[in-house]
Amino acid sequence: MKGVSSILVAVAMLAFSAHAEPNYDVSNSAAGYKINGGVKHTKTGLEIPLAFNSRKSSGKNLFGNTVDDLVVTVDYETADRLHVKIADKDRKQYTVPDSELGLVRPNIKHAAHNPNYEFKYTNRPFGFQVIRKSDKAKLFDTTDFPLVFEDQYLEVSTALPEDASIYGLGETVAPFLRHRNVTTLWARDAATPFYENQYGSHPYYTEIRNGKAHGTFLLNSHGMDIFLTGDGRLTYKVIGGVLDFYFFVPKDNTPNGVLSSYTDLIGKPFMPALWMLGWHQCRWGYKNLDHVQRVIDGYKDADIPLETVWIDIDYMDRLKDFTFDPVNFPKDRMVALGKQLHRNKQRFVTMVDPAISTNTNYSTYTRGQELDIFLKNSDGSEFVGQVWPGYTAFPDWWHPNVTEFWGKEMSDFINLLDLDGVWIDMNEPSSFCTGSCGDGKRDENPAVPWALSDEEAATLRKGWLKELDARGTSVPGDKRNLLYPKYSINNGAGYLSEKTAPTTALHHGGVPHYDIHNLYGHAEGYVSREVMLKNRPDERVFLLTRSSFAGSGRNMGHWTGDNHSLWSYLKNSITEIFNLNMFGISYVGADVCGFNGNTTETLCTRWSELGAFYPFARNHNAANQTDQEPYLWKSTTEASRIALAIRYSLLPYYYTLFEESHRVGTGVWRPLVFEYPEDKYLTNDYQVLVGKDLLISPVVTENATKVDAQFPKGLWYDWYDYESVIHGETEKTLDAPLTHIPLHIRGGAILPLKTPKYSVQETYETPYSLLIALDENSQAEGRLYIDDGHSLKQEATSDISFSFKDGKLQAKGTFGYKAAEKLEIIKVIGKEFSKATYNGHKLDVSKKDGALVLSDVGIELTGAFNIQFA
Ligand code: MIG
Repeated sequence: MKGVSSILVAVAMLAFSAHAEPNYDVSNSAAGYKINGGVKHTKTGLEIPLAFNSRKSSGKNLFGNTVDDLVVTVDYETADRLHVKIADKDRKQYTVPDSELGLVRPNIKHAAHNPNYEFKYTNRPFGFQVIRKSDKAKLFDTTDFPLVFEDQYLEVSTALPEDASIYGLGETVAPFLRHRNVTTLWARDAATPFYENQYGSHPYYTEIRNGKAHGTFLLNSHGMDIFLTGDGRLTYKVIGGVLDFYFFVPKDNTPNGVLSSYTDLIGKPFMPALWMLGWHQCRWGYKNLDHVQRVIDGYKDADIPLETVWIDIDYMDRLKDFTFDPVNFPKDRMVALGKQLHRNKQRFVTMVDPAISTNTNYSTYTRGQELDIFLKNSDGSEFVGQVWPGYTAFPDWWHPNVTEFWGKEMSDFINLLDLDGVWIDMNEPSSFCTGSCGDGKRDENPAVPWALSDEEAATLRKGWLKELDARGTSVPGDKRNLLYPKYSINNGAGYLSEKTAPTTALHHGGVPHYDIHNLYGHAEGYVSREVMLKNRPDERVFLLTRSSFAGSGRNMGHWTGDNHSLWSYLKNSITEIFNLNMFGISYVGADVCGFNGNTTETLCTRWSELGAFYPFARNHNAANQTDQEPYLWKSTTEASRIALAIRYSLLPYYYTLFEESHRVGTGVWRPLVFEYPEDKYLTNDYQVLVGKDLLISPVVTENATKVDAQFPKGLWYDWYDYESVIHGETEKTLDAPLTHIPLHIRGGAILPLKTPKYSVQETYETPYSLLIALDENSQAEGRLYIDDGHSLKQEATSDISFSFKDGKLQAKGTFGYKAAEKLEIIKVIGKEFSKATYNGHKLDVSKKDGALVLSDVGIELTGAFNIQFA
């Protein structure tokens, strides 16, 4: 078993050097499994009984107890989705709940007819292959790597082409193309160190091979390492549960097709309300409500649009949820602020943390105790951790009373302030001790560990570890070593219980935190959304979460957490947004201008002009960092005004894209390679396609005023100056002075636009315009989706498709949305025309800034129409 010790060594080394080249071996010494009895054909596929291959000691009990009998269930679920589940015959291993607190699995009755894939298997040892029918590519192939299935260690590898192009596997900060590193999934509050595990867990990847894409998802909530060795394989090492794989093989082989298929399973991203697409301002460390008011005024005076004002934990009384600091953020003034914002067509969001202060005079806590909804230690006592309000208890989102508890606390609060959204943070869950801070602790002002001297901190930690050990490594009725499983994943924090709840803490039904840790924030989000919907049954409610799991995007948006005011984080925000879009969370953004550290004028300017195009666009800053509102610097003010005017004019385009994302699952931000899956775009992780029609080429390095950009086939028109046209299949160096972000429109696109105003509502009150950018054949297409912008269920919507061909603009589709929506301006770029007729009438045609302009068309968008150009 030479493999084993070298793995341990490599893992230990990696924990301390994130950039180290992995130097590890996969345990090929495992004996694997053999087929044990008859393979059964079922209505949906196959059932294959397996037994451990060898009764000898070799390969047995590598890092846990070998499970001798397994069942492989193969379901040909749909033509593009294959389900392969390898589970213990006795069903003792924990599985992700088949509910909204985990993942609701589809109910499949019959095997798909003529699927795009084949499933093959081998015996002695058992292995399987997923083969794409169209080109016989082996997309997943375990046959060279014996399976390991133990209670606390599951290992499976697939052969891959050398240096395969893999995207996804997160949440982690890394280059977009994943290459030679280890991804660890274990939800963790960490300020975004490169290559380490952090807030969310998404065991999903898309691979692009020879221009064709497919996807692989391992539905498992346990801690795991995913090794991408660059030597022709990918290996999962998982510390519990079962191997529940889904493979996505769409007929069209496109990355977008894969995403659509993946989100068919995990759920489509939620549909945001229009206002959510406006610009948001936040910071941790606003001193009081006067400070907040100065910021609101600062925006107004600088004429930079501000849609939503966010208040962080600062508003709370000693940082306790649902309370108000009586001096700096008094309740009546908070209520008044909400009213003021709404009067001014602005919005209001505050933070709520999961951890509840254990102060017995705090009614939220005592009510939680009465309903018995807090997470328990293994002996049944209340688990006490430490977060901002001092010592805290943690709601157990799986407890049947939790909706009653959270429902009351949260409903009272959102209704009091008339909040437009709630921001849920610290839900990995984050706690400052290693496991329990000690039974029954109630202090609201204990020292925070990082404020102590090294020596004091070490003493404190020793105490926690001692307490952790004293409670035992396992829980009643479960022999597993939950504190220190033998296979130690590469958790950047160290032990599994570091800075979070102990893995021996118990959830409802005696489920140890060990099994469910990665689902905590995901579950909080579901419960919170239910509460909000109960209060606003007709509205698209808004939640922003830090921790997430596969499927969280159905209920929530996400920000990428505590980044840094550094150029490398500006650049990497792009990769992260690509990743999260791939994970089914299309409403996502990074803290604009950077969270930790002091920003600079140029960084904040570059960040604001890119951030203006984030799907979720918010400036956010940490406490004790210099102010970074955009109006504080001249260049940032100018860049923000320009970029936000563009974003607001593009709102109909963004909104239509979000609707597509919600219905189909495709991303709002896309890497070039997802639209053009060709080798030359595989590594481009800084140019951004918004949908497929708008290409952003941002400057992400200091002092640069030029940017090298790739342009795929076709024509690309400069957004600012329609006359500069780039003929694609080329690379260009673009000018990008400080307040300018290069932006190109794809020839062949028709973009629906509005006239930008201060708020989203005012912008939407202006008539529509169309920007028609013709391709080489003088053709173009586009789409516009219209509804009331905020209701969960829409009575009548409009879904209009535009096409331009042979000089004729045609609009058709459904025109259900009743309110008057006018199309006033049409611009055509790419070809000269001198006349336009609509309904037999001539329309006024003029030429302006390189475009042909119809400025007064006055068409009500209530039915199909044509305009003929000549
Ligand atoms: O440990 O609420 O990621 O956005 O400003 C810090 C204060 C707690 C972490 C969040 C950040 C937020 C901060 N929170």
